[in-house]
Parts: sequence; structure tokens; C-alpha cells
Amino acid sequence: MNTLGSPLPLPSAPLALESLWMPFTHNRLFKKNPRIVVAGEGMHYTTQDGRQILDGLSGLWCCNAGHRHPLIVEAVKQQLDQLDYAPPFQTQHDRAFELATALAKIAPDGLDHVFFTNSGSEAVDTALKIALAYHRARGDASRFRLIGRARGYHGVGFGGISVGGMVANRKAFASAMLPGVDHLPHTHDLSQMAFSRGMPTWGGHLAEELEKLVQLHDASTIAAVIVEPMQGSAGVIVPPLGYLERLREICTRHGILLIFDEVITGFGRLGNFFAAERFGVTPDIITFAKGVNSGMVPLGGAIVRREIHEAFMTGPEHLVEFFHGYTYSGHPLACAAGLAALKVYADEGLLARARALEPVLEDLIHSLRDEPNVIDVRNLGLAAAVELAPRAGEVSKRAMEIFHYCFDHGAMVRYVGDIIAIGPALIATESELEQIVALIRAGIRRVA
Ligand code: PXG
Ligand code: PLP
Repeated sequence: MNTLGSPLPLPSAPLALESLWMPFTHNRLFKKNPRIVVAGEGMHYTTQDGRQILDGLSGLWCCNAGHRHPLIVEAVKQQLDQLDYAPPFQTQHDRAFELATALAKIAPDGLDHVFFTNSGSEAVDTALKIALAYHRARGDASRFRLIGRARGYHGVGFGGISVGGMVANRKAFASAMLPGVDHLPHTHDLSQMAFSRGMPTWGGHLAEELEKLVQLHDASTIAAVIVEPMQGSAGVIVPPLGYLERLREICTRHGILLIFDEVITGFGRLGNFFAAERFGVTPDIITFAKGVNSGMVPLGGAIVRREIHEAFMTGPEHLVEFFHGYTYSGHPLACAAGLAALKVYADEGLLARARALEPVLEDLIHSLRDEPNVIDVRNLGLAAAVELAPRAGEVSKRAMEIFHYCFDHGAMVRYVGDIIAIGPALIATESELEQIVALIRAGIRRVA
């Protein structure tokens, strides 16, 4: 039975595992001891063997309203009964316009045009292309450089890995990186900021590294800077106080576009619809995905400043202004889910709930600081991480074993390197947060 009380269909034969090539997974080890879920509801998954697993990660940072929120499920079902698909090139359905309007309303002032994609990776590649084409449209085509940041994650497209800063995602494709990309240093220095609660007080000055890159390359060659306002995939690396403001100032001074990649930080993760609002720093482009429809149907996109959109709207009206788009840009089911999710976030006060839970999660996660091998604890909004000392010669194995311990004992967390990260849904209760942290504690103690 699932938690709705209806019987789950019983598997008729053992699941065949061989044909599926799993993404970002050690396939051979996984298939020896697979973790397979068959149902989801609210804060929980049901596994194939009938166990309940508390979801400490909102799916993969996406199911921010919990799994299968009934109003979002209903909206998708209704949409399916009305319209399955309409081509987005030279035709369009009503839901895409409605969702773009709704997103423009909640985005920071001045960002009011939305280009839809199906994922965060596509959102990032779209934003980078908009930045390059924007400068070109204004007669400034010498601005071709893109600046990312060490340890940044911007998805897996060629654009995203070029500006991204995770070596494992880049090294096999070094020959195919975009030209002219440079990187800011990351802001993670445990000698200065270990065990910071919320935003570290050290590190704001690191934004000046952008000024150095401008001196090196000259502003006239730089199109855009892309950063995650809070680095999620790298293991919840929280921006130092003042850092994002200084990036904004430097970009403005030099006519460089600032892109906030809000694929994880959007839709309540940090207590606002966008982290830009929380930090009081307005970028020129925001990329989003995941939480926009609580992970229900693939959807992403880029929200751009009015002036950027306007720069494209020149030339003869019968010509396409931007040669870019996806078959499923703004799919009706995805947009219907998005409209319902935005309503759920607002009507159920989930952003306020995230803000109220933030200090609870902060106290809980920092209670792990004296556990064995813990070298850092950090948090912001409903995101938190515990960093462990790596075992000699076995980087990431300690965290992997803690991840396995948690799953086997009833909680889903995430590990990257030797970092355990959590990002619970905005509907979590205090007691569920306690259970997740208690399992991480037990795992840390058990796994030497
Ligand atoms: N940008 C950011 C900031 C992201 O966090 C992407 C782009 C790519 O989105 P898609 O939808 O193409 O996956 C992401 C995705 C993790 C984890 O473990 C994070 C992501 C994806 C998978 C795992 O933290 N973020
Ligand atoms: N490859 C081929 C052969 C195609 O025809 C298309 C789209 O028409 C694509 C790739 C791109 O697919 P999508 O629009 O879903 O990104």
C-alpha cells in the first residue's frame, strides 16, 4: 500500500536493470544493491520493498512543495484532458503566456520576459546565448567572453560545463569547451569560515577577483558573468556577506551582464521566490528550473531584463529575432504544473514556512559540529551541508557510506565528494527535520 491507501501494482517479474544507463551514478555498484522507489507522497518515498523513506532532498532539489501535491497533480491531469502538446515555434498555447506573466510578476523589478526550456542545463545554455546575442545586437560583438566560477555547477550542456567549475564534469571534454571562458575563484575557505551560520562574514573581498579579470581581458571583451547566488551542487557553499553586491557593482561599472543561476535557489529554497530578492541584488538574467513546478514535469527557463529583450526586437517584423528554441519549450503540462505550483507556494504560505524553518534547520545541522570527522557545517534557507574529512586515499567514500546508511535507515540525503547535503521540501515539519538530522548523526557515528 502507498500512503494514499491504494494498492501499488506488484512487479510481475524482477526488474531488469541492465539496459538503463543511469546519469551521474556509479552504475556497476548501484546495480549490485539498487535503491528503487516506486511511489512518492508529501515528504516520503515508498521503496520497491515497501519501506517509507523521508525525502531530505526534495527529490533532487526540485519537489519544493513535496511529492505529488494534489493541486499540482490535478492541474496536470486537467491540462492533459484539454491539450497535450502544441508547437511553440510560430504557434503557442495559453498556459505558456500565463506562466510567463506569472513569473514576470514574481521576478525582481525590471526582469519581465521569459524564455522557456526543459531543464536547468538548457536554461543556462539559453542564457549564455542570449548574453552573446544581446551584445551583438547592440553592435558590441567583441564581448564574447563568459566568466564562471570555480566549483560552479551550471548543468551539463557544452555551455554549462564551460562556465562550470567542477573538474570531473569538464576534464573529458576539455577539447570542446567554449572559447574565451575564464573563472572566478570559489569562496569556500575552511580556514576562514568553517562552521559559519548562514552567510560567512569572511570572503566578500573575493568579488574583487572579477575586477582583476576585467583588467586582464578588458571589459570590452566580456559578455557576462554567471554564478549561482548560493552554490548548491558543490555542497551548499553560501555567499560571503557583501560578495554578490560587489559582483553586481563591478558588472554594472563595466557593462557586463550578470546572470544568477537560480535553478536550485529559486522557488522558496532560500525563503523567497528568488535568491536575488533575499540578497537584495538584481541580476540581468535569472535561470530557473526544478522548483518552478515542484519537479512535476521538466521545465526551465531564463527571465531577462526588459532592455535585453528589447535589444532583440529590431529589424523587419517578419524575421525571427532569436534563432533558438526547443521542441518542448513551455510544454503545456509543464506550464500547467508551474501555474499550480506558484499558486500553492503563495496560497499555502510555503515561502514564509521556509523562512520560519530556517533557524530550526540551522540549529539542528550545527548540532553535528562535534561529531567525528566533521570539518564544517553550513546552511542557508532550507539548504544545509556537513563536510567530512576524507579518508586517506578514499575520497568521497565516507560520505557515500553515510548516504547508504541514511537510505537504509529511512532518509534520502545527497553526497558530493565528502559532503552530505540536504534540501528538504518547504512542507517539512520540525520533527521531520529532526529525523533527517538524527539519521545523518547516526550515520556519521557508524561510518568511521
Ligand atoms: N544550474 C544549477 C545551479 C543547478 O543546480 C543545473 C543548472 C542543471 O539543471 P538540470 O535540470 O539540467 O539538471 C542545476 C542542477 C546536486 C544536483 O546533487 C544538483 C543539480 C542537478 C543534479 C544534482 O546537488 N542541479
Ligand atoms: N535532433 C534532431 C534530429 C531534431 O530534429 C531535433 C528537433 O527537432 C533535435 C535534435 C532537438 O530536439 P529538442 O527540440 O527537443 O531539443
